[in-house]
Amino acid sequence: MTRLKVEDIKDIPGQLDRYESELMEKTGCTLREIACHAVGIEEESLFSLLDSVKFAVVPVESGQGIIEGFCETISDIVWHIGFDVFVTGKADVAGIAQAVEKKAEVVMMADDHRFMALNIKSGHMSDNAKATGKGYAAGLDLMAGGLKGRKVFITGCGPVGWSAALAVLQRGAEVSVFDTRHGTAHLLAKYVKELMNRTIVIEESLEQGLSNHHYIIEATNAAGIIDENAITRQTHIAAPGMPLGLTPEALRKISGRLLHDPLQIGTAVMAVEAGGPVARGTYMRSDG
Ligand code: 2YH
Repeated sequence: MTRLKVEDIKDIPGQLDRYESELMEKTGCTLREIACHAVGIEEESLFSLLDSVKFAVVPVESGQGIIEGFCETISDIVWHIGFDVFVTGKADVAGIAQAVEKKAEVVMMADDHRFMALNIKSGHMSDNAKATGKGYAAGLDLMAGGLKGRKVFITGCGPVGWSAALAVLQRGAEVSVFDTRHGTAHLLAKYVKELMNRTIVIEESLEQGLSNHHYIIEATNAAGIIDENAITRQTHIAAPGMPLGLTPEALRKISGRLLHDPLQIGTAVMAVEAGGPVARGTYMRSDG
């Protein structure tokens, strides 16, 4: 798993509005709408909660320690979604205590391996890897005008790719995967067969998968594995992987048909999952 670096995130807070405009051009939706689409709720069901659910972001010193600006960036994204949020002055256990004392309902924190949003009233936990997979599947669905019946290729069957695979299957897509760790791809295929009675194709190579698909979710942590030869006018890529898996030439060629960010979509989905009506057990579909 890639540990984020200061350079990865330092520009996010100042550029959230610009990022959102780009998202709207690519998907027709705001960051919050994409997150709601990922979670499967109507945006309206969130409105009454935005004023009442408070989030705390707690710095965590364990492992390689605090990443300068990480908690503040998370806080800015949660604020952008519309929730009340603060970063605790203290780290670790003292920070969690502060979050509780200040009546936060959702506590967000990350170490080197996990990043979670925990609703401490309901016990609902949103995991960043799962949320990111769902978020990018939702983003690709919007870019594609619906994934139902479409063929989607997923590179990387780690926690993000795994979650993305389940999410696109639920959206009615046909899924193919590739992972250099063949065993992981087979485990995912077995899980999907047992859980959903669906079959996913395991591609023999990255190149083969890329050449057979227009819709791709790039969920590895390898840089530059997709070059310009894989990009056609129909290629759409949702790329949660860090660093970006496209070469600079591929990036130029794909132009606006790429979704990629270090934190925004995953964090937005976490906020909507942990602070929204599903975590609170109050979600009612507007269509009855
Ligand atoms: O960057 C990370 C890990 N790769 C987990 C992300 C899950 N996709 N963690 C951030 C560590 C933050 C640090 N402990 C802090 O500043 O609190």
